[in-house]
Amino acid sequence: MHIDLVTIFPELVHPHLEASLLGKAIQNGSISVRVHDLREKGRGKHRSVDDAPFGGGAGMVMRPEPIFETVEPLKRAESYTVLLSPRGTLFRHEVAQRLSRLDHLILVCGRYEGVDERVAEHLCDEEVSIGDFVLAGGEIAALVIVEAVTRLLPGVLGNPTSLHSESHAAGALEYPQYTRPAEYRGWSVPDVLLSGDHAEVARWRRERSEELTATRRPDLVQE
Ligand code: JBZ
Repeated sequence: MHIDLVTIFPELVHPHLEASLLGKAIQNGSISVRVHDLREKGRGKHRSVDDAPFGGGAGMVMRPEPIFETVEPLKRAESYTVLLSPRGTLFRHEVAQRLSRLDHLILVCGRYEGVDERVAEHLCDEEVSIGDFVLAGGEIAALVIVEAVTRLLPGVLGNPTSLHSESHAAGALEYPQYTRPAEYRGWSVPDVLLSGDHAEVARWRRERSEELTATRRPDLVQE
C-alpha cells in the first residue's frame, strides 16, 4: 500500500512516521508514505494557501488551486482520496479495514477554518473525521488513520493473534491485563490469573470484557 499525505506541516507529521510500528512497517516495505508540502503550490511570494471566505465572516479558507495542483499529479486509476474534515464519516474500525484494502490512499489535511468546498466535491472521494472534538487541522487525524490502517496490513504485526484479539476490541472492550509483580503496594493480581486454569482464565476475561463493555460502551453492545 502507498499513502500520499498532503499538508502545510510536513515537519509535524514526519517524526510520527519514523517512530515505532509505523517506522518499522515503512522500513520493511509493508507500506510507503510520502509527505507533500502544499506550500510548494502556494500562491505569490509568501506561497499563500488560504484566503478570506466569500460572503464574509471570520477566519480563512484553504484555496483550491494548491490542493488540486498537488493531488492531481498523484492520482492513478486505483487512487482513493480522503479529505480529513470535521463533517466526515466517523473513523471506526470498519473504515480502517475498508481503507486497508486499498493500493493507493491520498490523505488531504485541511487547516484554518476550512477548505474550499470544490476540493471535497471534485477532488476527494470521501471526507473522514476521527471524532467529535475540535482540532486545528487534519494532520493528527491523518496520522491516526495511517497508524490504524498500517496495523491491519499483512505482515505488519509480528503476532497475528494479537490482531485477532484487538479486532474483538474494536467491537467490545478488552479485559484488564496484569503483569509482575503479583502484589504491588498491597494491590494483588486476581487469583484466577495465577491459577494456571486456562478455562477459568478465559471465562474470567470474557466476563470482565462483557461487563466493561456493557457499563462503559453500551453503544457497542448490539442486541
Ligand atoms: C477533524 C480545517 O481543517 C480541519 C479542522 C478540524 C478537523 C479536521 C481538519 S479533521 N477535525 C477530525 O477528524 O475531527
